[in-house]
Amino acid sequence: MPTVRSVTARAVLAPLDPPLQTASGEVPTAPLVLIDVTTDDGVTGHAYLFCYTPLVLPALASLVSEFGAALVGTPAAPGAVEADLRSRLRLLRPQGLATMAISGIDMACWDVLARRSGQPLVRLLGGEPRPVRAYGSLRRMAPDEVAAEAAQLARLGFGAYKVKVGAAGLARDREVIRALRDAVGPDADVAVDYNQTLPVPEAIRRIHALADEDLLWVEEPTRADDAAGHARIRASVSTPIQLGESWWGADEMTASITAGAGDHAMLDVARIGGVTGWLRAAPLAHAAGLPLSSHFWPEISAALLTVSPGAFLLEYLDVAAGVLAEPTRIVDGAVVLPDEPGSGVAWDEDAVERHRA
Ligand code: SMN
Ligand code: MG
Repeated sequence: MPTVRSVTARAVLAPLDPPLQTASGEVPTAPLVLIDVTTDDGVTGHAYLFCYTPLVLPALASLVSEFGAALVGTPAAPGAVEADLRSRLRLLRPQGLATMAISGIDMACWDVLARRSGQPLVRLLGGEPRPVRAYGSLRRMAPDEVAAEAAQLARLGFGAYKVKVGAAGLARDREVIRALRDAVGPDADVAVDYNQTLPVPEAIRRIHALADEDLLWVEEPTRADDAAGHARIRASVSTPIQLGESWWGADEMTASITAGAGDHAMLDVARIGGVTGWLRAAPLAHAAGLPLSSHFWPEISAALLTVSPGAFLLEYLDVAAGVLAEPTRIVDGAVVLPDEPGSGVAWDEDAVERHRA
């Protein structure tokens, strides 16, 4: 097994066209940490982390650099790397940016393994490359902008879409849903995402009122850390509840499943613990009968959903496209991964330099 020669972290503010909006706030550019892990035999693996706000971008880049320095000379084996870093952080309990940093280094180490083996990540994981069904995840929230963005996404052939709601009252939620449906047609599935903004009684009221919209799911209606609250909502409404992008690892996922908080599960590869963390978490969703979807990271999520039992839908929202050499390719509403060595992550170095934070 090769050893880690270096780990570098570069902070960038990648362009988002259009910028992201959520009921919890606007994201005008994508604050990313670009990670490169190079081994003593000269192979470099790449990964990126999205950290939601530039406020924590320097801190996350610094964490990746510090953790990377601690790994120099040790085996570049993802399992060994994760065990090493988690043991060093045990007293801190690594939820938050520390888990993101571990996840990012893990993703880059899996990219190293795939590149060294001369195969795409999906084959290294034992899968056979196939198109992975995705949904178009809208970035904008105002009805007129939703209509325009959905019309663009509809050209990629998605059978499902998600729009963020909760910016105003129930009437606006319904107006946004109708604008999306008018743009994508009656046959497409539509999901909504409240991004944790509703108190439990208001979530029950709104989701009950929207029952006639036949939504695919309602995502994170209340605070992500309120599993009991989500269970109360779920017990009170007929629309499926989607959770998981906010789980900091399999233990939080298990607590949510045990509480009966959701009908679906979605994993964020940077929060769940990287490729290694996803491989441990995905079977938990399947065992609980929860269809499994992904959050962000379309290239790595496509490989992981291919080898995950109960895989349902990949979220197509490519926040890093502005600095990637090959942004994710969508054909007929599905992600088609390049049959080339690695995870599919590589930089457009000119763009990276233009967008250094
Ligand atoms: C989301 C979260 C953060 C930024 C944009 C969108 C949303 C999703 O929760 O599910 O994509
Ligand atoms: Mg969400």
